[in-house]
Amino acid sequence: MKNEYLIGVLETVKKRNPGEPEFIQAVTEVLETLEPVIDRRPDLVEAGVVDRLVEPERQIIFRVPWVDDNGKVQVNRGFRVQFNSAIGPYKGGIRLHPSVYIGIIKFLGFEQVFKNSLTTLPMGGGKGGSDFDPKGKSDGEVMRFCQSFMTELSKHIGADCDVPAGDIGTGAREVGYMFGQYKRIRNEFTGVLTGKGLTFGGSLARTEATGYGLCYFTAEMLKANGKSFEGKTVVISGSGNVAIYACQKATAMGAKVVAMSDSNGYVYDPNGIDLAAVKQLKEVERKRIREYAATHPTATYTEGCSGIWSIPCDIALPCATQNEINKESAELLVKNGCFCVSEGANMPSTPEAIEVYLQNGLLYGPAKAANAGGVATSGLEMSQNSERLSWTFEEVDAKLQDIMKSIFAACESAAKEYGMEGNYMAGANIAGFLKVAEAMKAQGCV
Ligand code: NDP
Ligand code: 2IT
Repeated sequence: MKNEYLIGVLETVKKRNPGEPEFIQAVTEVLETLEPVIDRRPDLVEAGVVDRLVEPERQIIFRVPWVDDNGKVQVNRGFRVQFNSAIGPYKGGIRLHPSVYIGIIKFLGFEQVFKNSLTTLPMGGGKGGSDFDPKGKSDGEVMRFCQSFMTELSKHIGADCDVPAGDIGTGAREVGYMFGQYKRIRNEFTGVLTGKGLTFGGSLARTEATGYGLCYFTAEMLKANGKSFEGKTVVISGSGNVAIYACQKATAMGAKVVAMSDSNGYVYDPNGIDLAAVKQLKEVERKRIREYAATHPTATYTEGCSGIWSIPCDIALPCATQNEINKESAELLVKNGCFCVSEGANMPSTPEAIEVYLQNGLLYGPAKAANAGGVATSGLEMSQNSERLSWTFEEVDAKLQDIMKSIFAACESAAKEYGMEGNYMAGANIAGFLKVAEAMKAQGCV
């Protein structure tokens, strides 16, 4: 990076946010790709747009006390980072995972600003979460945690202010408990959360949206390069919400998904993953992926996560967590003939892995663009809540497909315009940035 302004902004970010490597990683990637834009736009420098963009508008950290099944008091830490509201109310998921700390929520919130801008819908960026681990907890414990979490969070959110949703560890069950508590405290039935149950304002196709959207985006990227999912071998990491519906859609588009994983290990089934079995294990029984091998003699289970990238495939869809593909894994993918990596998870590739993709001419679908279908459909849920109507599955799915196509088109044309044709990461960052930057400039120094 040579631009003095951007170098200065990045130095400040590093100084101000010590001990937050994921946040610094996310900011560095974006600033590096914005260089050609900033070189052409002194007006944005003068308006201090990037200095303001890297500092969250508001960060809330709070105590979440709850009582476990043994009557013992437990204390977790809750977070909500309201990153940017230039183009709409703050919008983004809630992550419940023991690894959560402020740096994770900030990196996710920062990414969300650009992603939401790309969706074409009016949504700002935010993210929240807690270091609470829903794994192994009873429904009663999860409910008491969610109620306590929302008791504080309800003071800071609202349908026109900040609209949370799911992320790792937060699915339909958790959103339901949080919605119930918000309604009880505020005495209002509004679309304050998305990903709600279908009986109380949820949108059809929201459950499927991130995984389906990932495949729609990837199919567009493949098509633009004379390729398709048809007959391709696909490896998908994770076996949660995003992974399951990516597997379903990739299979429907003619691919064979041969591997899936969780945080303990991965299953390889050369005959193609039996998705009904995975759904039963993960969505209904909340069990480990290793159980799959017990009932599927053609499948093998291996402990550890990173080994999944040693399985030969044409297309890799990382759908678990950040930094799950490092340089070595990326090199293995390339060596085994993989020609496309498209990201369902947020920031699943390390900067060194991305370097490997770009140097080897892989088709690379960056998370901000490729996984934006989830939040885009959350935006559609907000629209339905506002007009107090529900659209059919087909209507929502058709809108999702259109949105993913326009996101790909935006990435493709921005990359081309700024002299980086085929670099969809640069295209996503630039296209996402420009809309937010114009809005920030127009609204003055706020
Ligand atoms: P889920 O909780 O439904 O599933 C997460 C999956 O990833 C599980 O299989 C989980 O395994 C695995 N996983 C989680 N943490 C780790 C870890 N540290 N190491 C290895 N594996 C891990 O979450 P989602 O499917 O919703 O989210 C997956 C990714 O997609 C996340 O990066 C999320 O931010 C992103 N995303 C989600 C969207 C959504 O709408 N839900 C939208 C856009 C992006 P285990 O069960 O063992 O924990
Ligand atoms: O990372 C993401 O985009 C999400 N977890 C979904 C956020 C949302 O508001 O639907």
